[in-house]
Amino acid sequence: MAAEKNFLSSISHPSAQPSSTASGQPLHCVAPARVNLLGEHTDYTGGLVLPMAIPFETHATISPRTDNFYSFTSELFPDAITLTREDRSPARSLWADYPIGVLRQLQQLGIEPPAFDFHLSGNVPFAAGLSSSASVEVASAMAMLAFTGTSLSIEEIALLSQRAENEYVHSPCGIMDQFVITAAKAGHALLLNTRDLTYEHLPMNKGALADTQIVVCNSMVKHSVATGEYRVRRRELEEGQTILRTTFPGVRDLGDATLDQLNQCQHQMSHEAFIRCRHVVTENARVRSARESMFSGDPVSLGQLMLQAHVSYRDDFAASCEEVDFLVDTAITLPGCFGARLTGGGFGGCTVNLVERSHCNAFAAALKAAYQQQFKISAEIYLCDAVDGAWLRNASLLNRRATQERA
Ligand code: GAF
Repeated sequence: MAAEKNFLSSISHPSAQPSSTASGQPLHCVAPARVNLLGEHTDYTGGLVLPMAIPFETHATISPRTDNFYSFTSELFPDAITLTREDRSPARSLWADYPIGVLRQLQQLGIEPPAFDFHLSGNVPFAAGLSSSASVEVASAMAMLAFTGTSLSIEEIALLSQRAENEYVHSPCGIMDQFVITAAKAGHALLLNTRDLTYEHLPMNKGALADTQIVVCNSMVKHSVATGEYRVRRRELEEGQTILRTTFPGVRDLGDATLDQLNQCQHQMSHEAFIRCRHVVTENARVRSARESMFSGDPVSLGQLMLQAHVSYRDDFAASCEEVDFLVDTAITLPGCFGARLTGGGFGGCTVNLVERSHCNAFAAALKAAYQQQFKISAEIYLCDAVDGAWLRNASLLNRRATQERA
C-alpha cells in the first residue's frame, strides 16, 4: 500500500487568547458520517478497512465566553451542561460526553482552551452504524483546536478522538471511524492500515465503477458500539490473537496472520474465537482484493467481495440480524445491484449496496417496499457520493492542517 501519511509529532503551543474569525463569527467545524465498504472489526487487530465519508453533517460551533466556564448545548438533545474550566468529572451518559471527552484529551496534551460556548447540530442518523459518535468527536476536536490556535496532524486528531471515546465514554471502538471522518477525500474511498495508520485514497470513478453509486439502507434496527456484543467480539478476537502470537512469534496481530496459521491453532482456541478470527483474516484478504477491483474499475468483483463479506460477517462473526439479512438477500435480486452487505459495528444499523447509477432510484423504491411489507418498518435509504473529511467553515486564519494534508 502506498503510504500517504505524514506524521507530525509536535504540537504547536496553544495561544493564551481564544481565536476568533475575521468576521467575529463563531468557529464552525463540519464533519461527515461514514459508511464502510469493506473491512469490518479489523480495525483493532492491525487490519485493513475501506470506508468512505458520506454527506451527512455534524456541525460544531464554538464562541468565546468571558468567564471561566465551558458550556455545551445542542438543538438535537435537551440536556445542556456547564462546567468550570478546572472540572474533571467523569462521563454523565449524555450526548455532551463526546465533546467533553475530546476536551479532556486536549487537556491531557496540555492544551487548555479558553472559556467557550460549544453548540452541536447536524443530521447524522444516530445508532445507525454511520458513525454519528466519531463525527461529533472529530468536529469537536477540530473546532476546539482551531479555537485554541493549535495544530495537530490528521493522525493525531483521529487518535485523540478515538481515545475520547475509549477512555471517557468507555466505548471500545477501533480507529476506522475517526480516521476516515478526518482524512477522507471526495470521490474516493480510504484504504487504511490500522496498525501503522498508512492510508491511500482509492478513486471510485475508474472504469465501470464510475457508473455506480453507493446506496445506504437504514434498517432502523438500532445499533450501538457501547453495548455488550461488540465487547464480546473484541474479547474473542483477543483470545485467538494471543494464541496465534504464542504459536507464531512473528505474528503481531490478526493483521499479520494467514488462514493457514489460524487453522494450525484451531484446536487451541474456543470455536467462537476461531470463527471470529477466521472472519477477520478472510476480511483483510477481501479488502486487499477490493483495492485491485477498485483500481481496475470492476464493480462485479467488488460486489462479489461485499457479498462474501456479508456471509462471513453473518455466519462467522454472528453480527447480523434477521432484518439486515433480508435487506441484503433482497438487494442482490434487484436489477443493477452488484453487491450488498451489513456495514459498521453490526447487530442492526445499515446495509451498504453497490448499485448501477441508472438503477438507483428504482432499487431504493423496491428495497423499501419489500422491507415495509416483510417487517412493517419504513427503511430510510440514502444515495451517497464520497465526500471530504471534516473541515473548518471559517478556516481562513486558523488551523488548516488536516485540510491541507488531505489535499
Ligand atoms: C464500529 C467501531 F466504532 C469501529 O471502530 C469498527 O470496529 C466498526 O464498528 C466495525 O468494523 O463502527
